Amino acid sequence: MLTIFSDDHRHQDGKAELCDGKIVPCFEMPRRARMILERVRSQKLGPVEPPQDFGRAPIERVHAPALVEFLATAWDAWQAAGFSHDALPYTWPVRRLRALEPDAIEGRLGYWCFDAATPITAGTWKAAYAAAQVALTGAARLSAGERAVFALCRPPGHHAASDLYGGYCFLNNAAIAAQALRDAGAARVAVLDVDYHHGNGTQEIFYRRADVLFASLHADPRQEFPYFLGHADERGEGPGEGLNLNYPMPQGTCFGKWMEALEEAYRRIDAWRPDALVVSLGVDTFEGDPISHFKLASADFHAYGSRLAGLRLPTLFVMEGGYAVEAIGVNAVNVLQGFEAAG
Ligand code: OKP
Ligand code: ZN
Repeated sequence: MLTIFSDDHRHQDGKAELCDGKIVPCFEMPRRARMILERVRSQKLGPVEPPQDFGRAPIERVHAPALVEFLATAWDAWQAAGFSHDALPYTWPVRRLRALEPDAIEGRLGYWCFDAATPITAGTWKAAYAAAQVALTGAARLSAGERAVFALCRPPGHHAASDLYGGYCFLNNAAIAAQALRDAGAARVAVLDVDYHHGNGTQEIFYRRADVLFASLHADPRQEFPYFLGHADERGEGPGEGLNLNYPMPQGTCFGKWMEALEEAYRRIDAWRPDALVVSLGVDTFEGDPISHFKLASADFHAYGSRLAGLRLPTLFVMEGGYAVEAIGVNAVNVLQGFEAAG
């Protein structure tokens, strides 16, 4: 399998995030991508190629240009305000307040971002932009006839909505890729999100659309981040009604139960007859993940990767979460090798 990778991911190297009331070192770190790349290489998964540059236009097919401009300029505004440490918001326009963008960068952060775990650093824009180009290059190769491609994106993307960032995500790499597949001629694209956390951004972007189906297996938002989206009764709206499929599961879920949900999502995707599949590949469902609470073992990733090949669709794997850094390469590449073993 072809892997697309950009070393520019290293420019997102935040110091700290707010985690359950404590300032802790960022879980989302450059070593994650290095470990995955190392495993891709040591397992000889296939060639590794750099991304092409498709510019901002395909990003703005799913994101508000104002969000993109904010991300591209926030660090400069932060510096101009006299700060040199990472930028995090601390207050938000939640209910009873007014969602008007203020002038001060300290307030603008809360306007555009929904959590306090996603630092903007000097290199955030460079890294996030590169990750989007990695996804776009993967989509282009798929459109050109490749059976499957691995977009080794970092930072991740599935929490980023049309005009909001957060959850370690700035640009929604999987959504940008799904839209690019549509624009290259695929009539129907399915996005399957297997990250431990609900892909709230991807859900929002495609919620009213008839041409993109979104299915997500994740920890119940009653118990887990992002807490405020991802319930089973969110089924899409208008032309998109019935094409948003959420499978929330309790903390402690084992592979057997998880696989039952995957089988259900598989049937729905298969019956919809899409032209292409985008997999938001988070491996934080792993039993050893430091911030997550599902119980998948490393071998389980190989097993479900094999199952995904059964859909017989051109498939783009887009890297999302996974924070057990020592195991992240094995787990991610196991999915890809499982997929390839099943042909
Ligand atoms: C991003 B992705 C844990 C706090 C975690 C944010 C989690 C973002 C996950 N105490 N906060 O979906 O893997
Ligand atoms: Zn996650």
